[in-house]
Amino acid sequence: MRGVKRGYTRDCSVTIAVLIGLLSFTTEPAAAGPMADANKDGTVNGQDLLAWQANLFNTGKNTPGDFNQDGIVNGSDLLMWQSQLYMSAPPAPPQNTAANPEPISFTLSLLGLGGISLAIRRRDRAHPAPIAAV
Ligand SMILES: [Ca+2]
Ligand SMILES: [Ca+2]
Repeated sequence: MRGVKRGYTRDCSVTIAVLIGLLSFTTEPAAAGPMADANKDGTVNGQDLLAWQANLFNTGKNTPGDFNQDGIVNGSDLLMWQSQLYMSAPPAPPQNTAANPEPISFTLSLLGLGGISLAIRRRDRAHPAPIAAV
């Protein structure tokens, strides 16, 4: 009975570690450019200000120049453009997945978990738990 509880706890901890590894493997933050980049060229500059000016006081969803996406192009959008002037989008992640180090580190963490599991199993074989009297 006691050995079953210890094995159950060990299996749960390994499962949790694997789930954490999978979550860290799959939750890459998406690269997003500055919100004031109206023409989506990767940089906030004068061309984005021209988009704001051409659509000033226009309303509607996804109107160019509506940087804060509140449905109207107004002074708040100009302030956002001003605060993000000359900001650039972060570089795109590499398209070649073989050069991406995350899968390798995930595999190494799985190998490490397997090694820990083997070490625990060997320790349990060398020092078995006493059988409790029923
Ligand atoms: Ca731009
Ligand atoms: Ca707006």
